Amino acid sequence: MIDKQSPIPIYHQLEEQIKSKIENGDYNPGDALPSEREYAEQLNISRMTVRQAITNLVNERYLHRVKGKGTFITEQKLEQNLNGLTSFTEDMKARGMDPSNKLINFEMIPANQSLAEQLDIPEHAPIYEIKRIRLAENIPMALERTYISANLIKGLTDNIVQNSIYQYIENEMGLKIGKASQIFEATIANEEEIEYLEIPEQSPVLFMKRTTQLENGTTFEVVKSSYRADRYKFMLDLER
Ligand code: 16G
Repeated sequence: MIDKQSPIPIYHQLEEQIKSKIENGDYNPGDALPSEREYAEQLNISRMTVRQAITNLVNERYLHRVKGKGTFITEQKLEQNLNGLTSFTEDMKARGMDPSNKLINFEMIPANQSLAEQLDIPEHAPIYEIKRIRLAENIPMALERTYISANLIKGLTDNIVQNSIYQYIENEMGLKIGKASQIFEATIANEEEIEYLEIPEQSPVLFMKRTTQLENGTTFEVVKSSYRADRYKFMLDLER
């Protein structure tokens, strides 16, 4: 399978072979890659060449090394399109995945000064505080802390927040969601995120904060989400 007469460097040929095995499903995410020695013997090439190919694929994030264990095929990340104001439930359904929620906490609390300002309500006005793990196909994707103005979005229940909040707002309450502003930050997972997202210590997470308004301009939610950086990537179309 390696053409030694080809002007294409051998390490590059091997890289392409490994990539196509990942793409056509011969190698699956999480699988261990055969060892350098196995490749070298099987293809009759030097281990140095194999190492070069593997290192390049590690750098390109197709593979990752685990100390003392070997080299593994990296999970494909979900690509979230940011060109629209969608909910987690909609995002997952759009790609044929089954969304679910694990409710960690749901209560009504008085808004502190900062949340009151962000939600444009008086300090101590009631807000819902909702903490949910958001799962796709039963895999935790994000930890989400949502603050919703309770005088505006009335009647939230356990059952509703275990499903889709946006669907409740639009289909049950008949309100229209208008626009949002969102910030993104790279961070290292804190203890809570490590536990709920089932990720190793020191894992990177994508932290984002969304403030969302109804069509009439009233802010109804402030949401802080931490998405697993090993599972998620974001896509945006840019025009000039
Ligand atoms: C998304 C939104 C969040 C919204 C939620 C509603 C981000 C960063 N956040 O997770 O602001 O509250 O969807 O989801 O995208 P639901 O309708 O499925 O409950």
